[in-house]
Amino acid sequence: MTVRIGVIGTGMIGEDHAKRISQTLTGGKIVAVTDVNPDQARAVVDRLNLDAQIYDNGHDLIKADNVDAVLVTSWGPTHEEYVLSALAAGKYVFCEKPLAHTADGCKRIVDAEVAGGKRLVQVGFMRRYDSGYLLLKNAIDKGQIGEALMLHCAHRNPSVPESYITPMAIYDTLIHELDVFRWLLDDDFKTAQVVFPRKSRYSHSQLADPQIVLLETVKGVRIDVEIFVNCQYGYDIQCSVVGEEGVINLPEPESLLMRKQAQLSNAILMDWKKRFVAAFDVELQMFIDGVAKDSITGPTSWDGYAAAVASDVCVLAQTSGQIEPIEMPEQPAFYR
Ligand code: NAI
Ligand code: NAD
Ligand code: ISE
Repeated sequence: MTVRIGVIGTGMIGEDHAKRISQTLTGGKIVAVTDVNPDQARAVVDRLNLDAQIYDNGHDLIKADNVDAVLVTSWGPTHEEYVLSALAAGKYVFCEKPLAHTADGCKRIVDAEVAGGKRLVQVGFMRRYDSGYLLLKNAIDKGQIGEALMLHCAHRNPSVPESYITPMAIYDTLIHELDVFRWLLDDDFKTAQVVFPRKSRYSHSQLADPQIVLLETVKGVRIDVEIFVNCQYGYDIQCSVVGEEGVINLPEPESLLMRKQAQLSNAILMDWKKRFVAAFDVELQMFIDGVAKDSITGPTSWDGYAAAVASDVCVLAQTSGQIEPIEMPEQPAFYR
């Protein structure tokens, strides 16, 4: 069976995902696209040479009879309405992070999915498919460093546009860590605090950059994450897990070690597209295969909700300056 897919939002990642589905992966075909900017949708159809209908809006695309599954890759604040619309139509939906902008929005999605009685949503937390994070998870699960005690992490982007403001460091950027830590440690968060070092001169008036987020989990693991989105030098994701008997680090992306002109060097990647290219491929292939089998796996709406509960508290902690409690409601049996 070929899974017929409609894409809502053909910006940077929407185009990238449409390209991998039509040129790299198997079992899927892009049959419909829409973007709030119709020129953008047309340009992507032309650039990728897609045999796809362009819709005026996401809701009509979702309702189309020839669309089996939907990809929501529009900007964050629009995700909730499209995911709810896909659930109402009984269609599978892959939604880029964040699932919704706030925990309340994610909860409405969780409630609608549970009421429908069938798992239809996969959230784009692609780090769970990254080979480096999988090595960390395997070592932790096997107890190779004893129990995990502390994590030291960094999420660095070379630069962000002026539209990127202080809370986005949490709900747009840290959201990846908020998911991957729960998954790595099989744990939930208990408290959060945000502290601000001296501001970089490459930041702007609406953005405090860098930031340090301090998290505590229910099992007592302490985590520090540096978010630095104008670091200039590269796209750099670091994760070091300190256990009772050893330390494990997220592997660096593969790159040639070069000796030249009195330098010994490795290149550093500059964007998320290349850093996680293999993980994006795997997550979407799993989605397509799941839809074809009528049974999807991968990060759930509950995972999207759990990350958003922590994200809301981190945003609060940015302004309160306090250590804020994170209260996670009990996971419904539907997601276990
Ligand atoms: P973008 O701004 O390049 O693309 C967003 C597109 O959505 C634009 O073309 C815009 O015109 C369109 N759009 C906005 N509102 C719309 C609406 N109501 N209906 C239809 N189209 C609409 O943004 P980008 O970087 O592609 O990000 C999109 C989403 O992907 C975001 O949720 C972002 O968080 C996520 N993302 C995830 C990444 C990951 O590592 N998993 C990496 C980059 C983005
Ligand atoms: P983008 O701005 O390049 O693309 C967003 C697109 O959505 C734009 O083309 C915009 O016109 C369109 N759009 C906005 N509102 C819309 C609407 N209501 N209906 C239809 N289209 C609409 O952004 P992006 O970088 O591609 O990010 C898109 C999403 O992908 C975001 O949720 C972002 O968080 C996520 N993202 C995830 C990763 C990742 O690593 N997983 C990386 C980048 C982006
Ligand atoms: C972007 O939307 C992503 O998801 C990237 O992975 C992240 O590094 C970046 O900070 C976000 O803006």
